[in-house]
Amino acid sequence: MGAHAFVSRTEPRMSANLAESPAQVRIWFDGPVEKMFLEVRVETEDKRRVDKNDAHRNPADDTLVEVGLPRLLPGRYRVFWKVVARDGHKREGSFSFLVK
Ligand SMILES: [Cu+2]
Repeated sequence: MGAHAFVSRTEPRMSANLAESPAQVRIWFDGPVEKMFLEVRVETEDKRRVDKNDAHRNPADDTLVEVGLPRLLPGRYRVFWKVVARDGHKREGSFSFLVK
């Protein structure tokens, strides 16, 4: 356990209703995640990928994973993420948000 990575918060927040398209998705974990092997993808409801395919760990914070977004049209989006924690354990999850 110990170095297991759990999500501590996200931006946008899980299930958020946003008035404007967010510039990026940011996911904070409760511990460091590996720089390699991380994956974040953002999809429309009909499974079209919309993120900039530039997912990376923040250079100044090894618990923060980010991916850029283009300007999103109104709709619901789902974020899928996969990371490897310091102890080698893989974790994955997803959450959605709405752009009004
Ligand atoms: Cu673990």
